[in-house]
Order: sequence, then structure tokens, then C-alpha cells
Amino acid sequence: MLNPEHFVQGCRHSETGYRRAFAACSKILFTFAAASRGLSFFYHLPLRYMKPTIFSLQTLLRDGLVALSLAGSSLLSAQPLTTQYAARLTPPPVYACLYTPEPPQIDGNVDEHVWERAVAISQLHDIQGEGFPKPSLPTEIRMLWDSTYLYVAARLVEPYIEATLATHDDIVWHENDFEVFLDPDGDGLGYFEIEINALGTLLDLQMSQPYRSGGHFFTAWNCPGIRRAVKLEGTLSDSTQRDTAWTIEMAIPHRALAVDFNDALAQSRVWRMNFSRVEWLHRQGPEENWVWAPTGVVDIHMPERWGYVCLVDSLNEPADAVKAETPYRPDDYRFLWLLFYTQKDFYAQHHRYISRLQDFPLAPEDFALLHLDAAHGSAASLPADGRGAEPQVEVSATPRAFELSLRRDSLVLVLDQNGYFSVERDE
Ligand SMILES: [Ca+2]
Ligand SMILES: [Ca+2]
Ligand SMILES: [Ca+2]
Repeated sequence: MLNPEHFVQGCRHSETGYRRAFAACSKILFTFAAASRGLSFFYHLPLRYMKPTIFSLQTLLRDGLVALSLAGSSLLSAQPLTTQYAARLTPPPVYACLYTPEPPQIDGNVDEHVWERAVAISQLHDIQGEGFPKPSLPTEIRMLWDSTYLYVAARLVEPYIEATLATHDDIVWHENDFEVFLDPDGDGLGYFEIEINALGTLLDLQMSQPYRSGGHFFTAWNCPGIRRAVKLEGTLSDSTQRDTAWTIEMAIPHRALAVDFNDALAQSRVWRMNFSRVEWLHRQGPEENWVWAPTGVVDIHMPERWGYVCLVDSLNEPADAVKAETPYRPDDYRFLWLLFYTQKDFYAQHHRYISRLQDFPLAPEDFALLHLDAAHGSAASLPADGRGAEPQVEVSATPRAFELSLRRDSLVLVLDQNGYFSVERDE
């Protein structure tokens, strides 16, 4: 029998293989120290305005920072990349998930006092994000955690509660459902999906990697030890009566999400998660996909777009005073993903990846993500020796594979062509 966990380990091993291969590739380094000296603006201008840049190019070449190439300029459009990919670059939500000394009773009642302290997510969005209709029915979601479980409570306002699929691992999203997506280690691979309908029927599966990277799903994975309960404020599948809502309570064991023999908690206290509510407003479809963190396209399998769920220890502070912190700058991460999306579109056109940073059609506006002009990384705030807050971006590629990295201080964010993301500490 195929063990999904082994498969995920296999994936990771092959990822390591790729990364070794990359190490042999020639690497091109562009240091944003140039930007801190006010040069990046001029460096990127040549793609559009050749004339005024001669002096700046000379300066750059004198600094030995770049050898300019316009090979990537066929992707050039009138807009900066951050505008072209704006729907996929909105900041994901960040949620402070509070520790609870007292576990909630998994009985479908989400009004018990334990839940009162949990922060409520009360606004879902169309999966495509801004500019698309807001969900017509309210949903409220809360989370808590302890040393054994992640707890999820949801209340879905629903005038007609319907569900007929009753067998475990039925495709419950063919009817109205509630879905939880979990990538505890945030590496974009080996993540989990748990869906439930108003009958309490579960569809639980593990994904090797997103479909865009050739991923497969394993419904044979049955979230071990999960506890759940559903409660109806109304009657099931009875169209003669108007209903109010249905509620869900889940206790998901950390150990059920373990990869590489690690407890998910030991791997990370900041999980990547999303919630989706599939609502068939019209029987013939298409279905609505209302999500916590919009991905920007009709594809939930973009773990890089999911929310950050920070499992915080705080017991005594009021929930809204608890600070949720991500383990790296989300904007640095988004900059890497901007390069990723550009690579994928470039590959679709040219059947090869861009191998040098200077070949990306980046505009000065795109560097705003790196906060070079903001308090964090302005020229004025950078240390005189050029080290410290300035980020360095590295691109290496073969025609069919690539690796992107962004180093800021001792933290290195790494992303490859499969969307495999890792954080390395370079002491
Ligand atoms: Ca309860
Ligand atoms: Ca993962
Ligand atoms: Ca399953």
C-alpha cells in the first residue's frame, strides 16, 4: 500500500536532488545594495527608457553589479509585474490562534465559553479576491490550540441545509461543504485538506504538491484521531422549511499532520491554512468558492496564498492584544512568488526559465515589496557597510528548473520551480 507520508518524503528527497543540481549551475547575484544607493531605479529603466540611463548603467557596470540583458523583455507589458500579478500578491491574512488550557467539547455547540476568547474570522471572500461579489451568506470561524489538537469552530448561515453524501471520502464539495486546508510546515508541499458536509461526512486527503506542479491527491489518507461534530439550526434537506445555520467543531491532532516523524507543532508554530466554503447557490452551478484567504484565481491549491496561523502561547492578554508574527517578512516572500509567477508565464511562452535576475522585466515599482524605500530598508537606514537590512536576490536556472533565493540578514528564503519553499538560517 502506498503510504502518503513516504511519498511526501520521496518528494522532498527529489527536491533536495534538484537543489544539488542547482548548486552546480552558474549563479547570478544582484545585490540590492545598488538599490540602497538609488541605482535600482535607473537599472530597471533601460527596459523602457533607454536614453536617460546611460550614465546610470555606466555606474552600475563600474560597480560590477550587472551585465544587462534584455532577454526577458518579451514579457514586458505596459504594467509593472506587481500590477500584472496584483490579484496573486495581496497580503495573506494573519491569525493569532490562542492556546486554550481548557479544550472545547466537540459537540457542534460553538457557543460554549471556551470559544469566547478565540478571535473570530467573520469575513470570507470570493476566491478571486477584490472585484468579485462578496459572499451572500455569513460565515464565522474560530481557532484554538493545545498540545494535542488544533480546534476549529465554524458557523455557516444557511437558509436551506442540504447534504446527501454520507460515505467517508465521498466528494462532499459536490454539495455545500466547509473545507480546511493545512500546510503546517508552510513548505508548499505535502499539505492536507479536510472537508465536511452537514451530515458530518468527511473527505480527508493529502496532496503531494499543488496540481500546477503535477501534484496528486491521496484520499486514502484518513486524518488519524480527528474528532468532529456538526449541529443543525434547522432541518436537513427539507426545502419546505427555512433553516438558520449549521455549525461545525473539529479537533485535528497535530500528530495527524506529522511529516518526517515530526509533530507538526515541533516543525512550526506558524502554519499556512485556508478555509473554503463551497456554496451551490444554483443547483446547476457554478458553485461559489468563499474563502478566508483569496488566492486571486479559481484555484485553492496555491498554499503560498493561504493565511498565516500563528499558534501563540498567550493566556492572559486579551485576544486582540496578542501579536501574531510571521517567521520572515511576508513581503520578501511575496517578491519571490512574483518572480515565480513570472517564471511560469515565461516558460509557457518560451519553454525555458529565466536564468538571471536582470532578465526579469521588473519595474522600479516592483521593488516596493522589498521596502527599500520604507523604514525597514531605506538608503538612510541601511548600515554604512552595506550589510544588514539590504536583501540579496539570487536566481539560478536550467531550461526546466529554477531556484530563487532572497537573503536578508541571516535569513535565506528559497523557492523552486515546484513551489517548494524553505527558510534557511545562514549564521
Ligand atoms: Ca462545543
Ligand atoms: Ca508541507
Ligand atoms: Ca480520506
